[in-house]
Amino acid sequence: MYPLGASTFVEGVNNAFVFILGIAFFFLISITAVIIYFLFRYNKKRNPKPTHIEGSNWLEFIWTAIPLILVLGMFYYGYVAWIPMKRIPDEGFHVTANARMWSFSFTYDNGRVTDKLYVPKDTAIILSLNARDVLHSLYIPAFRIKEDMVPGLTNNRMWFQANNTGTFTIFCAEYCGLQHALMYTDLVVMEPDEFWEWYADTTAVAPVIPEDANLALLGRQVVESKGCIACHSLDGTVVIGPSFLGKFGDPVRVITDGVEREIIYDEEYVRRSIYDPDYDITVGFRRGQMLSYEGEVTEDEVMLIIEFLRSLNE
Ligand code: HEC
Ligand SMILES: [Cu+2]
Repeated sequence: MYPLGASTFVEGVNNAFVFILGIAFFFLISITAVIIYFLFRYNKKRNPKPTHIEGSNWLEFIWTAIPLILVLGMFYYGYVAWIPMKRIPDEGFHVTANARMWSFSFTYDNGRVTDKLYVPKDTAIILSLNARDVLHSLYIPAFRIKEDMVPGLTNNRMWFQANNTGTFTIFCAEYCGLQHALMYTDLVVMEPDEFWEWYADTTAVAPVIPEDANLALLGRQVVESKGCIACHSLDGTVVIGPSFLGKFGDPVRVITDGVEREIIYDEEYVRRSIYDPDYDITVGFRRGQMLSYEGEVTEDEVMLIIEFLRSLNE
């Protein structure tokens, strides 16, 4: 599909892969052939008295030297493909990639935050990797790159350059708990002009909500894009946290400061649950599973989420 590969790293990794695969196939086929030949040549009928074979220094030398050369070849192809990944250029377009259980988000230097990674083509993209809770790993198979995201590790970076526009999948490649399999998103590579236009669109940083907008629908999009539904179902089933279905406006039993009490599942409760989830712990659930969304979910978005939760009751 892409003659050059989706990123500048593809060629090097493919070369190493094809080289190793070629050697593996060569030996698979030739060893199998020799086994079959020996089976006939040295069977009991043709060779009634077992042949005694003495050692040979010459052969010993050959089967040490050839594998050594092959292994050094594998090292060479692997090394030349790996070095450019580790040489992060001084200049490039910078984005911070954030991972939490179980979603990615991307923060741009102009303040924009997205759930998909948008980048321009033919530009060095430098990602700072930041994990909120546990080990994650950012993996873009089409680009042949993967880097662990380690909580507390500062200045953990990776880079790439896209050769083509298109949409590619980003996976979390480090098992990070129950809903790990749902932790994936898209990488969208755009033409530079198109990208810079998108980037400069500051209305997207603080979206203006039109008066006739369907607030509940917008709220649903927030809940989906922020990854809340990895833990909160919309159909009543309990995943990691309580379901969102049919709760709004009803009483809910929570533990606050170790004391169980009953409060109303209202706007204030939802807002506090998002910004300070450990303040009230819903009875039957564990504390510390949900991390605060302070700085990640705006007040406007909280308002939309509330409208969405309210609409689930109708
Ligand atoms: C990693 C899993 C996880 C994610 C992601 C998550 N939550 Fe939670 N949430 C929980 C758990 C567990 C509880 C119950 C324990 C507690 O109250 O902290 C909870 C409690 C809540 C409650 C109180 C619900 C009730 O029935 O009492 C609300 C409201 C809530 N979360 C909203 C959200 C929103 C909105 C998001 C996304 C912005 C979100 N959560 C993301 C795990 C998660
Ligand atoms: Cu993960």
